[in-house]
This record gives sequence, C-alpha cells and structure tokens, in this order.
Amino acid sequence: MKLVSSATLLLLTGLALAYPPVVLAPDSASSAEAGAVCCSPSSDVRRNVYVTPTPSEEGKGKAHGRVVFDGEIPKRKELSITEAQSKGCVQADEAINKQDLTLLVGEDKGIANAVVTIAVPDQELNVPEENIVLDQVQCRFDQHIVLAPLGATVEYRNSDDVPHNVHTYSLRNKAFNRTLSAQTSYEQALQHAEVIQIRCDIHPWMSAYVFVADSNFATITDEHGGFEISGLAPGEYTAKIWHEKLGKTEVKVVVSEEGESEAVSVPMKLKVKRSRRRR
Ligand SMILES: [Cu+2]
Repeated sequence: MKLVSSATLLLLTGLALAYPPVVLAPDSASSAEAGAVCCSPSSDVRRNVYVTPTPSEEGKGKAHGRVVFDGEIPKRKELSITEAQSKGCVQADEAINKQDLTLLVGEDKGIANAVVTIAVPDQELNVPEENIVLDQVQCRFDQHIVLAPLGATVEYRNSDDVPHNVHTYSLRNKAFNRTLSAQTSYEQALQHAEVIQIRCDIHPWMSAYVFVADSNFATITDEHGGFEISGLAPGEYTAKIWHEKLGKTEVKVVVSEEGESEAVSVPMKLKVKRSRRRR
C-alpha cells in the first residue's frame, strides 16, 4: 500500500547521512522544523548510520518521507529487570535504564528506528576503515540499531565491570555466542547482507540489531519517523523499510530529472496474532 502526501510531511533537510553516525538530540534542527509537540521516545532515539551515499554528478535527488504507525499508539512498557538480574550493572545509588526501545511511536505517530534502504545497481559500497563499535554499558547496548555497510567490521565491546556475552542470531553471517569479560572486545567482519540480532544471554533484556546493508543509500528513521536519502540519480526506486517489530514493507519513490521527489508516507502496523481455534 502506498500513500503519498506532499504537503503535510516533514522537511528533513538537517538529516543528511554522515559518518560518524548521526545522533539526534531532541532539540535538533529537524524537531524544530517539524514544529512537533514533542514525542516521548525522542530522548533515546539515536540514529547510528554508518553508510554514506556515493556522490555523483547526476545524484542530486533525494528520497524522503515518513514511516508512520497505522493504529492506536501502543502504550509503552518498561523492560522487566529485577534487582538480582541487574546486580553490578550500575552503581549502588543509580537506577538501571529500563527504557524499552523495541517500538518507539511518537505522538505524531512517527515510528523511530525503522531502517530504510534503496537498492541502486552498480554502486561501490563505502566501507568505513574504523571499526563500528557496539558497546555494552550499564547492561545495555549503547546503540539499539546499527546500520552498517557490508564489509565493515563491528567491534563488540564490554565497558562494564560485569561479564556479558554476545550472542548473534544470523542466517548468513557466521553466528556465534561468546562471553565478553569486563573491559574486553571481539570483532566480527560483516560478510553478508542481512539483519543480525545481538543478545546477551546473561541479561535477557539486552538486545540490539546490526543491519548489514548492501547499499550506500540507507538510513534510520528519526523520532518523527522521518527519513531522507540523498545522492540519488533521476529514476524510479523501491525503498524497503524494515522494523524489528513491525516487519517489512516497501514504497516506490520517483526522483525527477530536477532531483525532486514527493514525500512518501509509509504506514506500518502490528500484525494481528491469530488465536488458535480450540477443539
Ligand atoms: Cu549482559
């Protein structure tokens, strides 16, 4: 399903892709431009984008729009973490952060932390030379969604004084389950494009994703569900959207000869669980 709206969508000119990652603060330019009444999840939305578009003469177009929640805004719950489970994670006078980042829907229904990718043929991937660090700090992953190009290296780190482990759930890249004692790290070269879930088995609430993209044209939505992908040549593209809880969808984007494109509005909703019929 595709909805196109040209007038009501956000202008996201401040959100160009960049490396090191774009980290959006609640008072960022985009929030001001959007004039939004603020959104509960904004304080913890970081866009960890490690891909950069390939600049080219004809690549002056951009795809932009919003990913929006279709349905009633779901109530947010805290992560379930007991005192015993979080022993040693924080200082005695500190409280552990229980914010659940798995589904962040703002008051404007924008869905944060959705990954948007556009496949462009014959592009050479821009791979950062430095490791992309995914740290474990106070028994949380310091980045919830990491958008990394195929070929990059992720360094899983434990900056805590308690042990963690890194358990990867992947189908194409080699899966592993490795204990990381305090102040140690482990590197993984990303060899296949896919979404890898990262968990710590010691602290069951710890979960993050490494989205391995085989495109330079990709980004993560901000706290208003906004996205912008620049550097596109004129033409028709399919933007694919992935969200950890809402699944996948896609939308067509047309970049004109002048580099213009209409803002797209992409609805996503929770899948209805079918109850089994009782016999
Ligand atoms: Cu852990």
